[in-house]
Amino acid sequence: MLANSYEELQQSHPCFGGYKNSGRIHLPVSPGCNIGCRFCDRVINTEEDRPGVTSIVLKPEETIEVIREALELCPDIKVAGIAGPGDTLATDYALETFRIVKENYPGLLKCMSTNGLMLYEKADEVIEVGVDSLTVTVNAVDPEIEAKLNKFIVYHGKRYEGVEAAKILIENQLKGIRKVAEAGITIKVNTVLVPEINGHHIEEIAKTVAESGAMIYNIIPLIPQHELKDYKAPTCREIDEARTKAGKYIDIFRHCQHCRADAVGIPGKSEFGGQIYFRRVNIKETFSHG
Ligand code: CLF
Ligand code: SF4
Repeated sequence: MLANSYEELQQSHPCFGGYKNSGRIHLPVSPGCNIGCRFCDRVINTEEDRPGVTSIVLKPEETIEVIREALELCPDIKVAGIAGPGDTLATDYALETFRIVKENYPGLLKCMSTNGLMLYEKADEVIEVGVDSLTVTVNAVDPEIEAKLNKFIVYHGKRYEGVEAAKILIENQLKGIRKVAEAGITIKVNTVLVPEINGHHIEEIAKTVAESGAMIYNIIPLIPQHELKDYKAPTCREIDEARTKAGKYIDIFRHCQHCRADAVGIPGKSEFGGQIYFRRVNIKETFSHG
């Protein structure tokens, strides 16, 4: 079955233009990550509202029941998304979960978010499982800049650092975007805006990812934490300027809610994550980071 087109997603997907009345459920099945973003602070809690945070990590087969409950509470859910809390292609849990979603809830759109390190190599599986919308986080297309945002990658069992790591990451992201876009899957690119590091580079990123086949672009303001805790978050004006520059090359998504990895509902309007996930926390205390 062909993936939904960008035009279709603009009506039905909350992060591709259909944000007025469509909901999504995030399935937090991907705990592990294969790169080291300098701003990333992945935690398990029920308090913070931001990416990388989840109350729980689910096993793929547990998502069947979770989705059933979520659809009862919020029939507006149109999208089953996997956005962490780690990377969706660092382990096989996300692809396994999408296979389960496809079989049990064929009407839901399947949305995947990745750092792109393994995208090129896993592209055939991503296409085969029927992912409808893919988000790739590309924070720079210049390895010198990327190295300031990312400390390391672990690639085929080997750790690479700095510019060497950045080169591999960027190359795989762009090759992966091209391959998946050619198969007809709609791609959004997210960029974490750190004005002091990639503020002057946004135009270049937008132009490059658009040429590679991405359709829509989302600028996520830095939350100063971890190694970048002393860097400034962008002001509204800086975000606006970055959007204007990027908008010369690609559609801009302006309604991002910086969701938790276990968010449920219509972004910015309703939130059922507490009812769906938090009550499970006390029952399932074990978290295995891998
Ligand atoms: Fe989730 Fe992301 Fe899919 Fe949306 S969120 S995996 S594309 S279904 Fe959306 Fe939330 Fe912003 Fe993400 S508002 S953080 S862009
Ligand atoms: Fe954190 Fe995501 Fe970066 Fe992995 S890819 S280090 S989970 S922000």
